[in-house]
This record gives sequence, C-alpha cells and structure tokens, in this order.
Amino acid sequence: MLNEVTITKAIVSTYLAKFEQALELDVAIVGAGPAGLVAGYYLAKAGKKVALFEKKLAIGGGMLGGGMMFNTIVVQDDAQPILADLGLRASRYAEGYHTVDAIEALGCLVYHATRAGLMVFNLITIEDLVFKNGRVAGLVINWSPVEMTGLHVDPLTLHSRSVLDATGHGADIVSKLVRKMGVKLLTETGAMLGERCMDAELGEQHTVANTREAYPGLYVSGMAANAVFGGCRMGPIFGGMFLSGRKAAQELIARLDAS
Ligand code: 48F
Repeated sequence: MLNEVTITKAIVSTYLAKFEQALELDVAIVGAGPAGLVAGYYLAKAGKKVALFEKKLAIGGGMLGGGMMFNTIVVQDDAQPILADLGLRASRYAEGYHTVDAIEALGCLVYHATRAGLMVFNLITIEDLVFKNGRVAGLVINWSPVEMTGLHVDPLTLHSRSVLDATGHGADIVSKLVRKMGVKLLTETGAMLGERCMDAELGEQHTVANTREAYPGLYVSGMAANAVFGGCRMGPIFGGMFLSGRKAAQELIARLDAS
C-alpha cells in the first residue's frame, strides 16, 4: 500500500540533501536560459561543484518561445560543435543556417547537464548577493512566490567562489550589485553600458566577446553580457548563447584551476 507520508518524506529529504550540497559552490549560475544551461553543462562535465537557480517554474528562458512563439531556433555553423557535444539534431536550412526544435534542444541540454552533475533549482529567485572583501562571494535566495506576493520572509544564503549572471536582457544580478553597492564594473566607463538595437551578425559576435568577468567574483554570459558591456540584440538565433555559455564555463574552469 502506498503511504502518502512516505512520499512526502522522500521528496523533502531528497530535496534538502540536494539543497545542502548547493550551499557551498564553485560556481552559482543565475538563470536557466540557453547561456546558463550550457555553462552549467560544461562546468559540471569538468567536475566543478555547480548549481543553477531559476526564478520561474519552467526552465529554458527565451529558448522555449523560439521566435515570436514559433518554437524553432536557428543555430549557425560556429556552434555546431556544441550541438555535437549534446547529441542535438539540427537540420540544414541554407548555407550556414541550421534549425533546431526548441523543445528538443532544451530537453537535450537539461538531460546532459543534470547527468553531468549540474544541480538545478527552479522557483528560486536571487534577491541579493553576498559581498565580502571587495568581491561577490555568494547569493541570497528566496522562493519566487515569496517575492511575487511580497511576503515579509527573510531569505537564505549560499557561498560560491564565483557567480555567473545568466539572467538575460535585464542582467539582474549585475544591476543589483550596482544599485546596492555603487561599485565600478570592469566596463569601459565602470557603468552598465546597456543593450543596443537588433543586429543579428553583430549581436552574435558581441555576446561571445562580452562574456567575461564584470566584477571580481561575478561573470556575465548571454544577453546579460551585452546588457553589461554594451552589445546588440540578435533575436532567435542561438549559436551565440551556446558559445557564450561554453566560454563562461571555460574561463571559470581556468580560474578555479589556477586558484
Ligand atoms: O532570457 P534568457 O533565455 O537568457 P539568455 O541565456 O538567452 C537569451 C535568449 O533567450 C534570447 C535572445 C537570444 O537569441 O535574445 O532572449 O541570455 O534566460 C534568463 C533566465 O534568467 C531568469 C529568467 O527567468 C530566465 O529564465 N532570471 C532572471 N532574473 C532572475 C532569474 C533572478 N533574479 N533569479 C533567478 N532567475
């Protein structure tokens, strides 16, 4: 006979064991869009202790909606090696353009990332950062429904050697840091340079070039990188997001291995 209390205990104790594992990390990723998920995949594959936090119920960020809700994405040649790493099927549409089913892409990415050891927590919002000795040192987290309803509930905290802001167009984590600490970022002016208008070719280049450390302990990838370092948007072509996620992982792995 199935016992409801055993089901409940199984969920609570298994979840809490995973949660406890995530309280001291090599890398904490914020945002489960394509850039964050790809970064998480490569970091976990390299054996790093990495967890990803997503405020929404569903993960995938802007990938699920394809372009204007047509749930197909386009990936260019440069990113084909990443599709190969993930065993992700693409159809050649024209020279240099490949289409991928957005749902399959997300499923494939999540499967490989979690199997590699990435811990994923949905329904958790990052509401603040831990800032110690002049660097970002962790995240302040709360349940998304607490944030949404404005309930007066104190958050919990985790420590991480690095944080990756993969929150998309809003660059939410960098914005919070600037707003609360008034720091100068590692940009040309020290301020957030802001996203620029649509140019697919430039946007794809910018998002990869802009993937780097924005402040000691805090990296940016995907559209957050363009919001911070100034770059064009590119719409529903996703090679740049995948390449940005991989670059963030490579830089973080090199930094962790050197320390
Ligand atoms: O927006 P999103 O998909 O970011 P990305 O990986 O990819 C951008 C593309 O989807 C698309 C594009 C490319 O062609 O222009 O927009 O750069 O995923 C960002 C995720 O971060 C979550 C948000 O819900 C989304 O799923 N997020 C944002 N702020 C927070 C957060 C927060 N404070 N705490 C937790 N999650």
